Amino acid sequence: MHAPDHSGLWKQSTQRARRPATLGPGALGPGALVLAALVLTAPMLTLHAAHAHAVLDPPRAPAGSHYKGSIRIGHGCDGAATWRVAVTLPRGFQGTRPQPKPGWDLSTRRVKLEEPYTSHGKRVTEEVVEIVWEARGREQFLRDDHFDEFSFTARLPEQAGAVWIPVTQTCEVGEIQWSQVPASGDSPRGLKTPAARLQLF
Ligand SMILES: [Cu+2]
Repeated sequence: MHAPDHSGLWKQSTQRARRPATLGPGALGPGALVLAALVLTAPMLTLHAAHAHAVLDPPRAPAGSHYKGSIRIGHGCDGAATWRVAVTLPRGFQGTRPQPKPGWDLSTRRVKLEEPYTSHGKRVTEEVVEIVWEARGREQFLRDDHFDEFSFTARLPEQAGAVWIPVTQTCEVGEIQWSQVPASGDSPRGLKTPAARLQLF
């Protein structure tokens, strides 16, 4: 598995801050070094928040509503281009319809429901549980320095709270499983490869 090493950014900039080229040793106290490190790393954190992994847009929606959302892929795998995106729909998503993308093959995996339901007067006995987009050729690969969005519509679960949507991003080299969920609470903070979060309210 290949995750982009965001902690590397931290290390690099911290090291740079700790090497005051024009000042002799002892010219800056430890407090000044820490301050310099914070100043230098702050823009990195902002950048990371902006490119932010594989995330859902919009990230919040009313429980039980009809939702249109996109998984946004913000970067490749450690610099490698992306050619496949697989999205797993959690239990309770109904009538999921993926949006085709020019240049990408689209497929879905369905399962038989244990408890069929009725929608628009029709009995629904199976449900889409996975959507897969695959680039048809190298021309369509999603470069590491670009982003793209993979969209679907669905009726959302009735219960408020966070739902986590695992995404597998496959690249020319490597793969990222965006599948981590917090042990408790709704925040993905501190997780290296969090699943995409949809906050239902
Ligand atoms: Cu990221």
